[in-house]
Amino acid sequence: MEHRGVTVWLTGLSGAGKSTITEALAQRLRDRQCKLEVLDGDIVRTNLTKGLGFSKEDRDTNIRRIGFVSHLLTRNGVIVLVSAISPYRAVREEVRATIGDFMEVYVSAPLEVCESRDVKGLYKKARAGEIKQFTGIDDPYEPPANPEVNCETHKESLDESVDKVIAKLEEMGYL
Ligand code: GGZ
Repeated sequence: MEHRGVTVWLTGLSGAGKSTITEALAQRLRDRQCKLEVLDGDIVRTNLTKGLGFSKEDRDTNIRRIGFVSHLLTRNGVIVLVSAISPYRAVREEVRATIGDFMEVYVSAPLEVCESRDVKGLYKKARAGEIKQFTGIDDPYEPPANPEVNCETHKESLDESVDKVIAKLEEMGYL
């Protein structure tokens, strides 16, 4: 289908459900024949931002690089789904301002819930001190002040979360 380019930026703690929502959202958009691309923090860190760590400086660099690529794609009419913790508000706002066609999705669940899911066992390692600067444990997360969408994954189903994002894309005129 015909649509405008936009970056849909999913931010939230590890284990909040960003990748899960991104995958389901991508499938829904593919079903609608949308032109889309996915930039998942975890995967981007193995190529585009390989070598970066988790200091504030490195995380901000990671986000700026993802933002740069998202901008290129967005202005060429692609729907870009970004899934990255992106814990710092200021750099998220910077990326929003650069891209313009931008929608922030706060994927939220209480830390206890994310920690209990512990899909990759990273929280356990962070609690044991084996991983340092782990977001939510010994590193900050600054929640968005005014996200376009808030997906509370401890309270709603995956379908509900995806529906909310699609509805917002329609409301904002991107779909
Ligand atoms: C947070 C970490 C860390 C630390 C490794 N803090 O949930 P995951 O496992 O699969 O995805 C997380 C990913 C974080 O990369 P991002 O690019 O999203 O981070 S940021 O936006 O802050 O640049 C997590 C894993 O890597 N991971 N160490 N210390 N998450």
